[in-house]
Amino acid sequence: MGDDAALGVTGETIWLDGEWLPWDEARVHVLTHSLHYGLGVFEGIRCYRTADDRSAIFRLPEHVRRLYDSAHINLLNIPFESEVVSDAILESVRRNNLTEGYIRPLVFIGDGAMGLNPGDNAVRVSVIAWAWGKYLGEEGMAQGIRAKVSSFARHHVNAKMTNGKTCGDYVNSILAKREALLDGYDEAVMLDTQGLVSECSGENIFIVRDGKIRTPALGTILDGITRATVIEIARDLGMEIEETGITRDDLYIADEIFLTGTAAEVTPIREIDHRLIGEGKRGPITEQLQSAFFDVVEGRDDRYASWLSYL
Ligand code: PPE
Repeated sequence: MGDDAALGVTGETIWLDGEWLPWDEARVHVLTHSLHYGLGVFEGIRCYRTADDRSAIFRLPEHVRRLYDSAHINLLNIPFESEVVSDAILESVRRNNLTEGYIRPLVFIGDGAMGLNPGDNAVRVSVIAWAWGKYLGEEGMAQGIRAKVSSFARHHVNAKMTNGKTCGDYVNSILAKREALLDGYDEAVMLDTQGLVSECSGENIFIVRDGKIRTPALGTILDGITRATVIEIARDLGMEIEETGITRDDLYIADEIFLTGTAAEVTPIREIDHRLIGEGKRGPITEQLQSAFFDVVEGRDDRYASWLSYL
């Protein structure tokens, strides 16, 4: 399976603390507090080339809001107004000559004091943009990927502040993702500490059975912006969709399963733990939602025009 996401990224310029620096000069000191202890927050945003040959950022205000929420949850005070960060996000696409791509705002604690109390160390902000293809491969988008239920549990809700997209929390995701890859799968499905299905290493999960769609309720999962998008699109298409508890064997007997995320977009799962899901290929509801999703992000569906911020 192609892992386009694993390719190195490069570009022209990076926004760091209010300045545009040449790509290779956006460096930090090894005493950077976040590097040692993982307290930082980030976003993942996509910009799409639209059908009319312009470029639009998908759900920019929602991503910026979540960045500030993540910072607030973690007692990080972002030293810029949100409009400044929004402008830097739009500008990062232009300045790197991208028509579409992935944008990574990152808030982290700079160098100075060591020890768990970051003291007066500066809160630093960066915005990085690069071209990123299909997160789980082109083939995965069409045929579906293979996943395993991870041996690693998703954090308890009072360990991981699930509404925040916090850097250090991703160690848990990386453990699960690497285990899955080493075991020959493409992705990991994580159970919560109760044993219910939570989410994947960097995606939310949906199952379909008898035409009804189900997805884990908010709680142990990230409140995904793609998840919310797909729920709204599905309801507008007249589909039945429920946010509820899902067990491991609900996965095995599903007719279809798909993942959602900014990076992963809408990716089908064709097999979990050696059980074929449905017919072992992308199912019809997944295909319909995938295609509706791309119509929305690429500006072909006027009903959702307010979700696009054109460059
Ligand atoms: N759960 C997790 C744990 C997660 O990291 C993401 C996004 C989602 C759900 C989906 O959220 P949303 O993007 O708002 O629909 N994961 C980001 C990081 C991917 C990476 O490898 O880096 C992303 O998709 O941008």
